[in-house]
Amino acid sequence: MSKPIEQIREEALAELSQAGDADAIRALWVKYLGRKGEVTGFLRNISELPKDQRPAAGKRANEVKKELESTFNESLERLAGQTGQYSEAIDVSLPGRPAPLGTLHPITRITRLISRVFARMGFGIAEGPEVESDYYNFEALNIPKNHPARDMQDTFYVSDNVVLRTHTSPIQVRYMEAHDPPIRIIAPGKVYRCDSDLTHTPMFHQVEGLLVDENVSFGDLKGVLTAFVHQVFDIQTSLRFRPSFFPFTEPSAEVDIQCVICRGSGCKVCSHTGWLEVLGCGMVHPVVFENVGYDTNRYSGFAFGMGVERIAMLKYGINDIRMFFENDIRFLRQF
Ligand code: 2U9
Repeated sequence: MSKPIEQIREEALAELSQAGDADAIRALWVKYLGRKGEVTGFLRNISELPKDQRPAAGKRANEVKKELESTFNESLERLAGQTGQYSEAIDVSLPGRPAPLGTLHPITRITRLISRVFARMGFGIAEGPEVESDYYNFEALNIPKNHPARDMQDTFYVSDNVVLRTHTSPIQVRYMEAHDPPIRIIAPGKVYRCDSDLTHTPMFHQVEGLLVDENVSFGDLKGVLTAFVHQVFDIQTSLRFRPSFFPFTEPSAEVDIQCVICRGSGCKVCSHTGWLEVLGCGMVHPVVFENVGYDTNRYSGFAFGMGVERIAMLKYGINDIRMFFENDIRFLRQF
C-alpha cells in the first residue's frame, strides 16, 4: 500500500503553498489528482487494505480528492485574477461597450430616394409576389408565348406556368385589376433574371411606375421623368428620349441622361457618347388595358421602369454591380 492518505494530503497542501505560478499548480494537479497521481493511486489500491478498513479509507480519500480539487482551483483563479487573465468580478462602474452601428444598404437608400421623389408627385407604393404566374409576368403584359424574354436563358422557371418575376410589372397588372383609374403608383422590388457579369446579377432591384387617367399624354410622361431625373441627379442634368420598343408600351422610349462623369464631353463611362441610359418608358399598350378591363377609349396612361443598381452605380460612381451583394462592410460603410 502507498503512503497514508493524510500524509499525501499534507504534502500536497505544503507543496501548493510553495507553488508560485499557474504552471506549478497544474503540475501539482497532475502529481496528486492526475491518472497516475498519488490520490488516484491510493483510491485504486484500497482493495489491498484489510476488508474492515476499506470503507473508511475510501470515504476519506474521496474527501481529500475533493478538497485538493477545490483548493487547487481556487489558487488558479486567484492567480488568474491577479494577472488579469480571468476574473469573476464585474466592474459595474465601467461604461458599456457600444454595439457596432450598421448603415442602410446603398440599394435601400436609393430605393427610398426614388420612392420619396415619386411620393412628392403623388405616387403611392404597391407590392406583390416574387414568385409569379406566367399570366401576370408575361401574358397580361402583351408578351406572347414565343417572345425572347420568355426564353429559359433569361427566366427562372419554377414550373411550366410559374416563374420568378423578371420585372415588377405584374404588381401593376394586379393593382389595375383591383382598382379603377385614376391610378398613380410605383412598384419597387426584387426581380430575377438568369444573367451574371460586371453589370448583371441574377437578382436585382427595380422601381417601375404607372399612371392612368383620362387625357394622359407622352408630354405628361416627359414632365414626370424630367422632374425625377432633376431631383435624383441634379437640376442641371439634361436628358433625352430615344425611341425604343417594349411589348407593353407603345410608343416606347429609353431615357438617357448627360454623363454624370464627364458632363457630356465624352469619357470611358459613357463610351464617349456623352450620354448614359437610365430608364425605359412608354404609353401603356392598349392590349394591357384590355387585359385588365380598362376602357381604352376613355383612359390612357404611361409606365416606366429602372434598375435600382444602375441608378446607384451612376450616383455613387461604382463600376462593378457585384459590390452590392458581397456584404463587405468596408464598402457598405461608405454610404
Ligand atoms: C404595366 C405596363 C407597362 C414598365 C416599363 C420599362 C419600360 C423598362 C427596364 C429598365 C431597366 C427594366 O430594369 S430594367 O432592365 N424597364 O425599360 N419598363 S416601360 O412598363 C409597364 C409596366 C407595367 C402594367
